[in-house]
Order: sequence, then C-alpha cells, then structure tokens
Amino acid sequence: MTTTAPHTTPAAGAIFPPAFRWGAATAAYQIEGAANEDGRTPSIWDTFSRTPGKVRNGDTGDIAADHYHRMRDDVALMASLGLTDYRFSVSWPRVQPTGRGPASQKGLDFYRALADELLFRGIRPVLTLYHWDLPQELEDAGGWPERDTAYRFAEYAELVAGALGDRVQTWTTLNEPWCAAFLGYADGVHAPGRTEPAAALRAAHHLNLGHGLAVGVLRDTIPTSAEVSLTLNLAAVRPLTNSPADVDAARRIDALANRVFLDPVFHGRYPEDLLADTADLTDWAFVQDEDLRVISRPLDSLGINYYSPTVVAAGSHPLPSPWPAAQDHVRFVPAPGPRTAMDWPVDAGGLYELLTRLRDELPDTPVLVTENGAAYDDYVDPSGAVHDPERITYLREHLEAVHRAMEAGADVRGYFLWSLLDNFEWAYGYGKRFGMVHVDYASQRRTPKDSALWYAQVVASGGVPRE
Ligand code: GCO
Repeated sequence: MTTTAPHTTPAAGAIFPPAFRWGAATAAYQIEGAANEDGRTPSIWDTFSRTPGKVRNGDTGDIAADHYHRMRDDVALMASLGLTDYRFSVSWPRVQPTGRGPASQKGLDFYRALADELLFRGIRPVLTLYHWDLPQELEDAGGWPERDTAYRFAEYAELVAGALGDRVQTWTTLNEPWCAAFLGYADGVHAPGRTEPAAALRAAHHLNLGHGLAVGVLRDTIPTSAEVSLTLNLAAVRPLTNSPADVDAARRIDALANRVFLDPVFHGRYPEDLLADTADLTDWAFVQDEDLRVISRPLDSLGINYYSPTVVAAGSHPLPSPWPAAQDHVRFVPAPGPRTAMDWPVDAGGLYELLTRLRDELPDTPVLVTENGAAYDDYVDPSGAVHDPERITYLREHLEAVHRAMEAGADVRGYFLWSLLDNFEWAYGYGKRFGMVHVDYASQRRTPKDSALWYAQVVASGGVPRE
C-alpha cells in the first residue's frame, strides 16, 4: 500500500528495525516478596529495610508485588502487552542461602519455571545475576570491599548458569555496580548503609573482579551462542559552563561514575586521573596483577540504564556522598526541565549523549538500554483506568532519542522499560511508582496504565507514532 519505505516517511514517526528487542525490566527484591519462603535467607536489603529510618515509611520487600506467587499471571500480562524480552534478576540468597555452599533446588526451580513460562509465551528471558541483594552473611564477612566476595559471586554464577544455561540466552552479570559500591558503601543511602569512601573504591574494584570472574564462568558453562553482558548506569555528565574548573569537575565525576567501570572492563586499566584524584584515600594496592586481565574479558553487549542527566560545577558538596574524594571539588547543579515524582529532571538529550559516546568509544559493542522510565503519582481513577500522560511523554521522548542515536550510528539492539510493575523503590519504599502496570498493594491487583497500552502499540507497530 505504501510507496515509500516507512523509515523514510517522517509522518510515520520513529521506526525501529524489525529485530529490535522490546522489553520491560524488574529486579528480584523489588517485586518478588516471599522473603522468608523456601529457604531464602536475608540479603543486605532485608537487613537495611528492617533498620528504622533507612527506608521511607518502614517499607520492606517482604511481600512487594508478590511476584513469587503470581509469576504465571505476570508473564501472561507481559504476553498481553506483546513484549519480546523480559529482564529480571535472580535473588542470590534464594538460590544460594547464606551465599556459600550448595544451591537451593527450590530457589533454582522458581527461575527455571519463570524462564520456561517466558519461553512458552515467546518472550526472551534476560537474566541479571546481581541486582544488589548480597546475602547478609557475605556482608557480615566484609561485603564487597572484601576480595573474597568476588569469588563467592563467581561460585554463585556457576550455580545459576548450570541450572539455567540451557534456557536463558542473555546473561547480565551485574546491575549498576556504581549504586552497589557508592550508594551502598560511601553514601549509605542504599544497603548495607556504610559511609566509608575508601571501602567504596575497594567495593567497586571487587564488583569489577566479580564481573570478570563470572564472565569466565559463564563462558565455560553456557552455550557459546549465549550473550554475556553487563549493565551500567552511566552518568550523562555535563559541566555547567565551559570554564576549566567546571570542566574539571565533570572530568572527576565522569571518572567516578563511568570510567571506573568502562576502562577496566573494556580497556583493561583504571584511569590515571581516578587513581590520582583518590590517592589520599587509597593506593589501590587491592588491584592484583591478573585482575585487569580477568575484568576485561570480552563481552557481547553493554546494557545502560538512564533516567536523567548530571550537571556539575566547581565547588563543594556535603558528606556523606557517593563521590569519594570529590567533596571539595564538585558541586551538583539541578538540571532544568520538568520533574518526575523522584524530582529527577526529564531530559532525553542525556540518553542521546550517552549512546553516541558509546558509539565513538566502543564502536564494536552492541548496546541495550536495559532501563529507562519515570515515576509519577499514579492512581486508579473511578472508571478503573490509570491516566499517566507524563509517563507517555517521557517514554516517547526517550525512545525518539534512542532512534536519533541509532540514525547517527549507535548500535542499539533493544529497549527495556523500567518497570513492568510498580514495586519497592529501594530507599523510597512503595511511595514511588515506576511501573507501566499499577499495583494495588493491598489486593495485589494489577492495572495496566495508559502508558502500558501505549507501549504495547509501540511494540506491535515497531515504532513510536507521531504525536
Ligand atoms: C536501578 C534500578 C532500579 C530502580 C530504578 C529507579 O537499576 O537503578 O535498577 O532498581 O528502581 O533505577 O530508581
């Protein structure tokens, strides 16, 4: 019927390639609940959320969205939205209680059943091994600042790979090691709640090492056709002005947010400026001879999570903060623009900047946008609908930014909306709703928001229609 190819017709909007992967993402502790069932032991997030004052309203993941008991219905919901991919994480203390020793068969069975259900519905499982739920026993033994935790992680990876390697094609080692290291060990706003900047740098290295060791285990265990990946929440850092002092502030944050992971993983080295900036805190002697070779094992893709940009200027900021050794050098400046319920500015340009940067710096590495989305104060109206026009605008703008980056040569293979369901938003508890599906926590009733219906149309048509 059409005489012009769709991608050349502006009226059609942004059309994505037919193989583009359209997904949604979740994480174990944020949705599963069943915190004390089938042998699961506490993670650092169980401990942290039960500590008064750490999570708003005293919320915990004990019940969450009760996904552990509603898994089949939730997969049916994904199928009804037409998703091609589903990104979930495995709870370490569910499959290896206490973080040592043999696997729990019941724990593995849950994820095998989830993968089977997804495959039955024609949805590709995208598995993340670590989305922040370190077994509490391993934190008691020192946590990520201790080198042994990296070896424990590799052992756990082997248990999961052995049980799911035959049915999961896409494997991610870590989700956002920046948050695990720096929010958890320097800022203290995430579990385990420590405020020790030097320990946070050790944690970052041992997360990198755990990643590299796990890549080795995965390559040895799962079929060679499988995709092995890592997800980083790279910061789209912008200096407030072009003054040398502001540009230097941006350089510092780029080192602490981005290059502390990108450089060892993709180039087998830590950035010289990072080592110099943090020299008063540590001499980095915890980096042993072979580590960088292990950490830089080749990957098949890189996942990036993006929500909003980071604007910095020369100045200072109070401690505790997630930025070791930057407190006398960097001031954080609120970016302009409309805000989400998290008070995060909406600025899709940051996603375009990151994707084109990766195009230039890692031209041979395909990219997945493994998280992007927004929280708003959603409610079910008397007619039973959830109207969330701001979220649709947010998603539209960010998908258009992805498309523009692809037209500019970025090799983006998929997009995963954060999140499938409203869920436990870490230190914010259940007060922040990121889902495209509303969850009434009292009844556990799921209600697709307008944005879910919009996203289903995007997936079905393979593109973002013009407004
Ligand atoms: C993340 C997080 C999610 C958050 C989301 C919104 O990986 O940061 O994976 O767990 O819920 O980012 O803050």
